[in-house]
Amino acid sequence: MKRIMLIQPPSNIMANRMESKPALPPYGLACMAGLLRQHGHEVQIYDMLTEGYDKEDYSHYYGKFIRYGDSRIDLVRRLATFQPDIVGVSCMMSLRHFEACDVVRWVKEYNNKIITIMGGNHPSTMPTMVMEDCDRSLDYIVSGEGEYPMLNLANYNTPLRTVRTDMDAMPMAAHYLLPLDKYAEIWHKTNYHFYDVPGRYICTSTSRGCVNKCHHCPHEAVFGRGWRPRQIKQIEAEVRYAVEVLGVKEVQFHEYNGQVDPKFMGEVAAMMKQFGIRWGYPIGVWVKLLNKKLLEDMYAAGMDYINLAIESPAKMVLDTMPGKDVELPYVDKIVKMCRDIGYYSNAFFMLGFPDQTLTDMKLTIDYAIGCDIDTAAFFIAQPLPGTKMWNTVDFIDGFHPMMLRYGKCNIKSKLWTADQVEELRHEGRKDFLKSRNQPGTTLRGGNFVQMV
Ligand code: B12
Ligand code: SF4
Repeated sequence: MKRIMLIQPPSNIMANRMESKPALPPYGLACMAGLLRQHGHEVQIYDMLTEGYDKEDYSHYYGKFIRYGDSRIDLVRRLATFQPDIVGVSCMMSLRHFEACDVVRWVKEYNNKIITIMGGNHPSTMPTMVMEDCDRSLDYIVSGEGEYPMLNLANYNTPLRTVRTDMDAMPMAAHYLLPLDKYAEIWHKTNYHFYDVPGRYICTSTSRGCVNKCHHCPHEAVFGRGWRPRQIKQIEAEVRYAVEVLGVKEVQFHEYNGQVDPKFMGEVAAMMKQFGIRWGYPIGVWVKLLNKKLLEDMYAAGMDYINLAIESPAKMVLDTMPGKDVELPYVDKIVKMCRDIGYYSNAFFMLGFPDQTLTDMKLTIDYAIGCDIDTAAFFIAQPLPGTKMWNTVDFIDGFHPMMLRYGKCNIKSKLWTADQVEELRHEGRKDFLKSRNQPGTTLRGGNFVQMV
């Protein structure tokens, strides 16, 4: 039996606070914890980001970011109490690069006998940079899904990658190891998305992977090729436990695409209905898979908000997302259906592709304003490691992967400067809000355009 501490490191936001400051449950760590505990290991999840949410200091990297989360002293206290044999650090996003590397170094400085291992989207796509910045404190990087490598490390002292995670064989994610009240409290305090949560919530997924190959998306680096749905009865058991034992009032399915198959989405809705709680897909659904019956069924089952991945009215942008097949006349129909059924509707749009003109980006904002949606989120396209985009763009001077966030432009173009794109997005968000905040109108979700 090994003692294993799994850590979500602190995070950071832009010092101008032009992005949200999220603290969400680290679902990937809960999945690994579930399997490790099933095999008899003692596991603790330490969410440094959430537990130290109110502790802020200026990140010394580039002087433009604020770090938030527990400190080195807090970590050392935890290590001293738990005395782990293995510490696994998650780095889901490149923006947490320095925080994740710091944690690894702090662990080894505390006790160099502790085995350190890191996984997540960022180390999966930038292993060399991560290894270098951990300064010999990191023993292993896992590129891809972490369940079996972690289990192998715990059982056989080697994380040798075996197979992709067998979704059918996976035990329930260990949500019970997470500070669930704290996530709900922070969400409530920050109005993180465009609605409040009704109480404790969990993040889970109905599937892994995706069948598309959007030029900006790194999903294959972690989940490999193809889409793997879970069995409905397993999702049901997990939700039942969450509702009946943990007192959860909302379930969020945080996958790339639970909606690769509308039939499967319908089955999820039918299963969720029995619980009488709110649930949904905060990450966005493909419009082309929606239809009236599915929308009605999901709504009747407790999904009262929808995030539509409309992305852009511009063909040159949509051409970089083969398979999503966004067609504007169909978007209009779906938007109207959502309105008629009663959904709170939010839509995602992307701006700032290197060959896109500023006029074209402005048209995207105008399109969003003209759409009958409640809120909109405008993302600046990011060249994420492990994507086609990463390999083809020119980066701004002084670029570092920790700058990868949707409020920042990190690309050079002959058509505009990064500042112009950021300004256009900023003004676009204000214009969108103004368009919704007319005299006599009560904004659903409050006076708030979703911050991302
Ligand atoms: C939920 C989510 C969020 C949540 C936060 C979740 C959290 N706990 O903090 C929210 C909505 C707040 C969010 C925000 C952002 N996100 Co996000 N998010 C996701 C999403 C959709 C799901 C994560 C998840 O639960 N996955 C399912 C679990 C099972 O997978 P996993 O976490 O990757 O874990 C597995 C493996 O990676 C590995 N693993 C993970 N950790 C470890 C640790 C060890 C030790 C080992 C061995 C293995 C291991 O094993 C796990 C199990 O198999 C992913 C996409 C995705 N599907 O993964 C994007 C994703 C991680 N996000 C991304 C981005 C860019 C962002 C933002 C920067 C966007 C923005 N708004 O600017 C912000 C950052 C905000 C901030 N300041 O922190 C990118 C990251 C790419 C990159 N290189 O940076 C992703 C990959 C999406 C994408 N296609 O681009 N996000
Ligand atoms: S559809 Fe979504 S998950 Fe699939 S490749 Fe495109 S962005 Fe990634």
